[in-house]
This record gives sequence, C-alpha cells and structure tokens, in this order.
Amino acid sequence: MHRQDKMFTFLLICTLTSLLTLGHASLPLVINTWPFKNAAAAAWSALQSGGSVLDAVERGCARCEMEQCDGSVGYGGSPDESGETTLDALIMNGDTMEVGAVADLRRIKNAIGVARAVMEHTEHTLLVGESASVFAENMGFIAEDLTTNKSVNIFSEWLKGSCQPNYRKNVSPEPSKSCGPYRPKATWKQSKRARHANIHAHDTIGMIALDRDGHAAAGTSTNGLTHKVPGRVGDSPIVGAGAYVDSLAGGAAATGDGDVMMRFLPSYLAVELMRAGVDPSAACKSAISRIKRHYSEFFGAIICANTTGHYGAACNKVPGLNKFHFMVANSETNTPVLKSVDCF
Ligand code: SD4
Repeated sequence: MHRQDKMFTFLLICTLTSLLTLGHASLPLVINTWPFKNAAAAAWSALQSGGSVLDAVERGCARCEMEQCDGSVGYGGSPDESGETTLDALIMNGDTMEVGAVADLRRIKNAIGVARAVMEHTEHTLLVGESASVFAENMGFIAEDLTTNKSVNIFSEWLKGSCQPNYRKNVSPEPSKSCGPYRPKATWKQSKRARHANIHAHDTIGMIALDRDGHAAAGTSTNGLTHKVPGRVGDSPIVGAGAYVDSLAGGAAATGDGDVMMRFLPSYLAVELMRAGVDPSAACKSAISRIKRHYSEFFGAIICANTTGHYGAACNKVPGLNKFHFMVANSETNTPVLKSVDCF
C-alpha cells in the first residue's frame, strides 16, 4: 500500500476505534470523580446559568466542601495525627494556564474558594499552612474550627488504639505498635510497609468543566488522608498531579493515594497524551499504568476529557476498588449521570 494510503487507513481505524470506545461527546461537559451528584449538579447549573467553566468547577467543589462529601472533602474529616482537619485544593484555568492552590489550609472551610483567590489576587500558584489561612482571612474568608464530633471521635478512637494505622516508618518506638513521639531509628532495613490508603480514606473531588466555546477548567478539593502526619500535603493541590487542564488539549483529575500518585504527575501525563491524539479512556489508562509499574497495589483513579467533550476514566484494580464511579453532565444528559469503569 502507498505510504499515504497506509496513514489514511491508520487514522481511519483510530477514529473508528475512538467512536466505539469513548463516552458520547457533547459540550458543555462537567465530569467529576466519585458519585458526588450534587457537586456535578452545582457545576452544571453554574454553566447553564451563564457562569464560566471556572465558576462551574469552584461551585461544584464548594458544594462537596459544604456537604463534606464522604467525609473526605471539607471540614470535619480526615483528622491528622494531632486531631486537626486541614484542606488541600486547586483550581486551574485551561485558557491562561493560571493556577491557584492551597495546601495544609487550616480553619477555613472553603478551600477551593481560597485557591481561586490565590489565582486571581496573587501572582503565586500555591500557598500553604498557617500563612495560607492568614491570606484567606485577609481575602474575607471566615476562620472557624474545622473540628466536628465525628472528627473528634475518629481521633480519640485512633489514640485509644495505639495510633493505628499511621504513616510512619523507620522510627522508634515501633510505629506499628505505638504512638509517638517518634525518633529516627539509628539503623533500619528498607522494608515494604502496608499503606493504609483504602476506599474509605479516598474520595477527593476532582472536576473538569468544558464549555462550547473551547474554555476548560479543572479543580480538586480534599481533606487528605486520615491520621496523616501534620504538614502532609497530598497530590490534590499539586498541578499536574491532582489536576491539569489545557483548553487546547483537555483536562484530567486524579483521586487516590496522593503520596504515591504525585510522583508520576498522572493528570499532566493524561493531558499530554490527549494532546497527541490519544482518546481520553486510553490516556487515563496510560497514566494509571505508569504508576502501576512501580506501585502495583496503589489505590487510585483518574478522569479525563478532551476538547471535543469525549471523556473516560481508569482505576487500578485492588481489593475494595473493582469499579470506579464518576459523574458526567453534558448537553446530551442535561443532568448529572452516574458512570462507572471497570478497574484493571
Ligand atoms: C490525597 N489524593 O490527599 C488525596 C486523597 C484522595 O480520594 O484522593 N482521596 O492523597
């Protein structure tokens, strides 16, 4: 066959395969991790009432923060080793590539709102810890205690159970038996400790919104991992890890064991693959495969959407995660619809 004919046949096969395997394309589109229907509805109605894609992502994630989606987003969830809930969030504008993010945010409930304020009222990308909270207060966000009865109970049960599980290693006293304070062990062997990440500890909201005019945005919001070491920041507020979007290529958002996932920038990888023409499902799968190669038992999933409104998702199959659920709203469904994908 002539070289040009071969190329034409190849492109035709790619297109046909895409048409068969992709989610139905339709713009505008809102897609988010996990079955957080109210979040998708809030984002969808923001778009329907003339809001921008950034408004959609902000309102969708803020809804989860208010509703404390699965205890993994917003106040009163995932107390750290000292019993405090701290928040991570990110928002990205796919037109300008501006990003605003906050990590280890204390005493402020609306983390995604603060992330947007970082983007719109500073030249910075990421603010962290106590200083991020002071910034938020100066921007008019209300400081309040993020502790709830539920987070106090989780914390006191954990203390009663000798601080099990925890995320320490190579320290003494032996972290699998005792609470701290911990000191580094003088000598230690490289050992594989079980990670405590599981389906109950992982429900970050990650969201992508695209409109008909080619604008795209993405965002995340989470309270991280239960019993995390104070100061720990996950993947969610890290650009390219928790989420990434480029209006010329598409968007992606990840959820799962952020300590592992952020080492691979899975959202960035998926968007770059979509830029190169890979369909969203395959791009999502490649991002998961890259992590699997090193951490076969990691807990995680990713959603992907390209500029034409095609979307997909992928997840690593581990005990407790055989299927990954996510929400989609587009002009075809006109309301959020629950979708799922089999993990591999
Ligand atoms: C984190 N990735 O802080 C977040 C947790 C998460 O779904 O995704 N939950 O590691």
